[in-house]
Amino acid sequence: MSDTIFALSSGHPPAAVAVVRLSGPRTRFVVEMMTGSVPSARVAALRSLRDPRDGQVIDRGLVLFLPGPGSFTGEDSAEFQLHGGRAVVAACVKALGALDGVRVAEPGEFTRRAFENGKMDLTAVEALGDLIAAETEGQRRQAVNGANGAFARRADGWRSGLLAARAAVEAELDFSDEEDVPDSLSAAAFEAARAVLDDMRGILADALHGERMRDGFTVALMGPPNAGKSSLLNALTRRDVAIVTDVPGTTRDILEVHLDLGGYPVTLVDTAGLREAMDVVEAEGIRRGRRRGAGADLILWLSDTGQLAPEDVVAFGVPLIAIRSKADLGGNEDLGSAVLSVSVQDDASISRLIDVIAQRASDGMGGETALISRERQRRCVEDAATAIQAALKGGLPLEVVADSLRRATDAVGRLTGRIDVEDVLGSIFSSFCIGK
Ligand SMILES: Nc1nc2c(ncn2[C@@H]2O[C@H](COP(=O)(O)OP(=O)(O)OP(=O)(O)O)[C@@H](O)[C@H]2O)c(=O)[nH]1
Ligand SMILES: [Mg+2]
Repeated sequence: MSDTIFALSSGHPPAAVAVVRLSGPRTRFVVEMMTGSVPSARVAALRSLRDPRDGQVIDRGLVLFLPGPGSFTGEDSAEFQLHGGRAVVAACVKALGALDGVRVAEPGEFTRRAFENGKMDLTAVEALGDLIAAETEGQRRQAVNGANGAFARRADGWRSGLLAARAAVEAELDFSDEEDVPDSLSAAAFEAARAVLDDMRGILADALHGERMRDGFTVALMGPPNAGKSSLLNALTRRDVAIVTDVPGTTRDILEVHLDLGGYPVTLVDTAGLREAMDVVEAEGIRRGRRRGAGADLILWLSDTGQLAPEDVVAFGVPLIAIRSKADLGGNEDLGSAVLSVSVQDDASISRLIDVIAQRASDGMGGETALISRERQRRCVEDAATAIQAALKGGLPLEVVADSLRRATDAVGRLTGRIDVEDVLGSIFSSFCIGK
């Protein structure tokens, strides 16, 4: 029997209301000890909460009893909704902790129990974490989709397709000497595996969109010293974030600012101006700046002459936008549409630049809500797709095909956190009625 766990599930006190949640086999007992009796399932009851040790009233609040397996964790659970004062919460926590078999929950333990009790798979667990961390509308939309099990359902479909394919191949293997199992079984297996592979490829195509939505679309400000990179960072964020001086080589450390551009999370990165460094500190700053630029989703290349980025920066392979900075200082010659003119003294030019960045961010993250939002998930799906591809190569012994399909199922199992060897046996027995 597991412990009964509890935790303050709402934010830090003081607050108007605090929610203390508990889950585990002793939940009924705890609710009875604290409030006198267990209210009807899923009906809020106004009760006095008492410290079982001395009978003193701690507070008066709402009590909810949520019986398993229909609860979030799958176990008997309860919630106390109290006044969110520090002392109220402290007294409640102290009283709960004094009860036998009851302890404070570890981080993520409620969700972990939900996972272990089969209430949610790993992709939903990850999405739930993302939903709580979501800062922009796009991130929220993506996370709520995953938390509601959209990815899990898709992965379940893959799993049954692959299990059916394996069952067919393995049945043909087992009974290849006998006449009652036709060759067409493995043909059907290939068809099922092919359908899964096509679906996986579609989802992998959107994976980068999903990962960017979660991690943010990174825009690096790069260019020669004094080009106005830090000034532009301040103008884009409308805050005095970076130090600006007319001394070339002002910025040395990397500066990052997170923005919400039209629901898309954008990270702006200010970097040290690129030149022959004057000292080791600047050299390290430049090295870091170049590394961030190489890993960015977009580079804004600034120079007050409208010069294009040098070869070694182009070689990063990151999309570039050339910007002629300090456009207010004259230099009105036409640099062509490839170069954007911007001045921090001209709000309209800043707004135009924001629109351009937002458009790029939306191109990189928009469209349908992506299911894959993490590298871990992408790796699992890629592994599965590679294994299916190997199985479908043709002309292979059935043993090899079966082994590739097994690797594909394992990869899907790692994706969802469900790996079970009994599964394939179950599928074989249920769909073939072999009767031997
Ligand atoms: N007139 C005018 N001056 C600007 C503009 N943008 C920046 N400056 C000035 O240019 C100088 C350098 O600006 P910074 O923003 O520090 O340039 P930086 O590219 O960050 O320079 P480093 O950090 O040294 O690489 C400062 O004196 C700014 O005030 C602009 O749009 N118009
Ligand atoms: Mg700077």
